[in-house]
Amino acid sequence: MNGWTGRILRVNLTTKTARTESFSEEFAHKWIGGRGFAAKILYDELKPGIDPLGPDNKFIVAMGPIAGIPAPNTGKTVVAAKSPITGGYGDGNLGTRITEHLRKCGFDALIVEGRAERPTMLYIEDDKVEFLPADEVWGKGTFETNAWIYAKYGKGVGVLNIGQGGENMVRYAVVRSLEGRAGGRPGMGAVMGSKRLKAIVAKGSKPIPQADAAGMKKLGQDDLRKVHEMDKQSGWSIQSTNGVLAWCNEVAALPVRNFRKTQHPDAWKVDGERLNNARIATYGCPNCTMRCGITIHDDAGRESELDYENVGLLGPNLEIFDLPQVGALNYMCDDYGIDTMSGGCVLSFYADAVDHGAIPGDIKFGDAEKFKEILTSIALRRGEIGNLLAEGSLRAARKIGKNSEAYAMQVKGLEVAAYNCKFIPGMALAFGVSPIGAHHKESWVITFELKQTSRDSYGPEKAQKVIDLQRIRGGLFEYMVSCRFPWIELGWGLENYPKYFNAVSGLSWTLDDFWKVSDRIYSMIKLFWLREYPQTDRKLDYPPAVWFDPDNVDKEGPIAGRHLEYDKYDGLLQHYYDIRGYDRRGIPTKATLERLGLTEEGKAAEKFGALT
Ligand code: PTT
Ligand code: SF4
Repeated sequence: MNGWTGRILRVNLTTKTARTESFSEEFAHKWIGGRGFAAKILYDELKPGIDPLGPDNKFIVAMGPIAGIPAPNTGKTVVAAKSPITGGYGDGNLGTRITEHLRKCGFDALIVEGRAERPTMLYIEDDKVEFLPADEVWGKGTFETNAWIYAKYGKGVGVLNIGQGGENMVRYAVVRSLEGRAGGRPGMGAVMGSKRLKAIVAKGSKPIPQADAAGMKKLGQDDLRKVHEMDKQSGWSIQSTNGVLAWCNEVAALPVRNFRKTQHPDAWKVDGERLNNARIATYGCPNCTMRCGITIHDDAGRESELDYENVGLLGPNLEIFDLPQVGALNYMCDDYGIDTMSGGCVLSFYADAVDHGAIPGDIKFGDAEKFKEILTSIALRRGEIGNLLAEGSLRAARKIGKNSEAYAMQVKGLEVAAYNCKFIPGMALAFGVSPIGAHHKESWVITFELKQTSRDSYGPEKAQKVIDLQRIRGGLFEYMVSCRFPWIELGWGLENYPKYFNAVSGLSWTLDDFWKVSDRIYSMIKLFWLREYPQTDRKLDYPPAVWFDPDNVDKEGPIAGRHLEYDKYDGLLQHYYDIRGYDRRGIPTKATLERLGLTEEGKAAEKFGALT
């Protein structure tokens, strides 16, 4: 089958067995790869209600048809499982050499089942699969673990690994790879840890089946050069993702002091210009000429890679305006293998809860040393506070009580990204309807909303734009699998992706064919949620309550006195459901499922909630 290896590797850590399975062309065309494969496999194979941190959960690594083949930014891989922080479908996307290696071993996906008796490293070399002891690095951070792996196998191998955060099942632990790459915000690292799986290493040497390998090679190399040229001319990589920080501050969208405020006069101290000035090295994912990873020295002299989300949530959100200090918190998150975004929100939640007297403590916003101490307690699950906060802000708030849910900045349990939507309804909707909990990756509608429409519109055009972006960002780029930055930051045309796809698969697809796949995957994930949350209603798709709170408004600045309004947000959500073909609870209707080829999947969900 051209475009796919047609094979999935299934390993069981309990029985230490591995077997190769094949999938049909129909499966490949219906789900494409990455998120599509992961969502379908998890839906079919996981019994609803299982413990995400138990042996019944499955950890999926999934690539797509162009993943790993030299062409613009194809070094990405999806990691997925039932999420320990949301209880729903969870995944993430990271740059890693494992993309190319696993495909060259002859696999499009890996399914990890069961739980190892002892800390284990899975080693895959073409058709050979080994279950090796990892006791030596259990309890160690990701930097040391990575170095240990490189010392054994050389630097060229593909690696996914976890730190102490994953081992201790911090519910927002991530999977790490390469320098500064991390993925799987909804606790994918914790799922690896629950399986005592410290690392996966892959080394492959087979060709990836392609319909027109010579044509694809030329196309890919030419386009890599073109994207490099566009990047040089645009200057985007000078500040990379952190270029957006100054803009967020200007338009009152920056998270400051646990999202209480939207601007800060000291924000410039951690902006993209300052980050670029402090740059000591630049890193990138495989098959990428844009190389957006900027590293700086942290306050202990260690090299720390910073992106906007990391700076926004570990910086202004904690009222820290010193880059080396932000760098230190970021380095610790990377080494422990903890999500910087949830990590930042959990720390700010705690400081806010203390500030409001909901829980005793001596933490104060701006106190970087104290935040470091707490972060360590979380990663090691040390003491009452470490254990409490390792559960994430929503669970912690429910335990604390005293109205402290008001300080938990999350949707469906997953903490929000660094866009303060006190008065940005479309972006708030994007967080609300993201299929994995609050994440900007699905639909970054904020620039459209602020630059091309009115900020206080709750009209259908915003719901439509959220869906258009979901189809591209949460769809196309997550199942193809490829980094979206050439498109979003440089305007690299979307029409290039069917070209790559057709060259490797021999098919003749257009972009319109892909949008149907995107919609299918979103509906599939909705059914996953329905089975896990049979009482599901539209409230699950609401952003944090504090954005609706008239007592929480800015006193001055561009959005002084403004906040989201419940009735209007609900109307916007209904526009979204109407366009998608979902019912009033946000569940795809039978007609929608039929249109998307999901009738059978719908039957499997029906006993958990009637479909209309
Ligand atoms: C992604 C999320 C992001 S999104 C950031 S910064 W960003 C945070 N990075 C973390 C980190 O670093 N260390 C850490 N311990 N935790 C971290 N958590 C946060 O994780 C990342 C880039 C970025 S930088 C973005 S936007 C784009 N994301 C893409 C995506 O999601 N899909 C896709 N097809 N292409 C993308 N390209 C860009 O990749 P999650 P990476 Mg990450 C230090 O995975 O779970 O989705 O969370 O992938 O290889 O690190 O590249 O301003
Ligand atoms: Fe990785 Fe950045 Fe390149 Fe995307 S642009 S592939 S995130 S280095």
